[in-house]
Amino acid sequence: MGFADSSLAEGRSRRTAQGRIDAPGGDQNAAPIPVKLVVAGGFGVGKTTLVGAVSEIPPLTTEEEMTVASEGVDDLTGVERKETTTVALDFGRITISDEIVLYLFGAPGQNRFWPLWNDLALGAVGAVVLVDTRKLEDAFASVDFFERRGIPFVVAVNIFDDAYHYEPEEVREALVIPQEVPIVICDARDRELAKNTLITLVRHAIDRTP
Ligand SMILES: Nc1nc2c(ncn2[C@@H]2O[C@H](COP(=O)(O)OP(=O)(O)O)[C@@H](O)[C@H]2O)c(=O)[nH]1
Ligand SMILES: [Mg+2]
Repeated sequence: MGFADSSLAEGRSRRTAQGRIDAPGGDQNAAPIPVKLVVAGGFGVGKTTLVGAVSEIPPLTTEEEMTVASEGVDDLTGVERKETTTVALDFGRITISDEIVLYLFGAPGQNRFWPLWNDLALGAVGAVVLVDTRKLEDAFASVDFFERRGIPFVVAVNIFDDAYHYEPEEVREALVIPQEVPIVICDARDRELAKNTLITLVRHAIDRTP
């Protein structure tokens, strides 16, 4: 896509003009800037699916077959068809322009993995909080986490076939999301929609940079 012409590229030059990022100075050989993003949200919301859909390298994922050991531990309500679970994290990469390459870290959704989140969030430029409208309340912990740390985030409503389709503004109200935080409709299985979600996040993160 013609990302180099987009407002993200403009946003980046704005930052460059202010001297916050080393100017590429038109150097065609300059390495792209690595940008770390976290994909968060509750269990079974589509994090692994999203990272797999957009990654240009085979996503590194640490999915394991769910075993009886997770019975009664992982809440499968609404995701009964889920057969695997992320035991550590998902990792993927996507180049969105000559200048920016995104490194995606999918956080494990289960509460018992919370201690990992602090490490995952280190150095992150922004986060996608994936939301399943059948289990809206699962998003609160992620929203709180990034708000507390001042990490810019966007909320992506992942549409599941049997879920009622809420308008983004209804989701904003239900989750008490500030007006400046973008809310996008996504399908984690769809590469373009997932990619647009990431681009919205990068733009938002640039806008949020003082
Ligand atoms: N209908 C629908 N199913 C999805 C979507 N995203 C993920 N799924 C399915 O939901 C299940 C859980 O997704 P997964 O990516 O493993 O969730 P995670 O726990 O957040 O990593 C899988 O069976 C996916 O195929 C979506 O956008 N729409
Ligand atoms: Mg997963």
